[in-house]
Amino acid sequence: MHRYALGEASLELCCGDITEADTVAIANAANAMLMGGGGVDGAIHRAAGPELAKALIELKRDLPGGVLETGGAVITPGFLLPAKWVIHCVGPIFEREGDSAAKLLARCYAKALELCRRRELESIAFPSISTGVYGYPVNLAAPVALEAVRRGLGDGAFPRRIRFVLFDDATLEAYRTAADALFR
Ligand code: AR6
Repeated sequence: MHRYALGEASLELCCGDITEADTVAIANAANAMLMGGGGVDGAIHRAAGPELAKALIELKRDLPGGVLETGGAVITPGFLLPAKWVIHCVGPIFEREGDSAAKLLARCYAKALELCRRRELESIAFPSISTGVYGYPVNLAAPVALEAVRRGLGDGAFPRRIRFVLFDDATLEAYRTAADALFR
């Protein structure tokens, strides 16, 4: 586990499976339809159980066209997960968004942190949003994600602990390099 101080909050980087994270909330790298999929989304749905998809179907009724915009985030319970809450974020598809990709990726993290603040959630774990199927190069995504977290924390009391749970060594290394440059 690699730790950095961000004001009063702590940022942790580690390798692992986010479905096992013991944080109060975990973030999901979802898609606009919020219907589950592959990658971390599939793993979260499998671990949370079928109630998660049902909760998302309910929640979609309140979204225009039943679709969550890119850069948006919504919250559901975690059901069978150790985490009490799941914050579903829709990251940008790198090739499609072009110059807007960084802004949209940063917005996912900002929106997720805003939900933590509003609900007074003490801790959240993030995966590396958009760097799998959505094709965002991880060496470009890591500094955007980390800077968005720093900005999104502001000086509020929640969340106090932010963890990135990264699935492989190369992804962890990219986040470590970016965090060392930004926070040390
Ligand atoms: N724990 C932590 N990270 C994981 C896990 C896990 N269990 N499984 C995969 N990763 P991706 P995206 C990593 O493709 O690029 C889905 O089908 C993975 O190695 O899951 O935002 C959705 O439904 C990579 O580093 O998300 C969308 O359609 C990172 O999580 C689409 O994929 C993100 O990879 C979203 O694509």
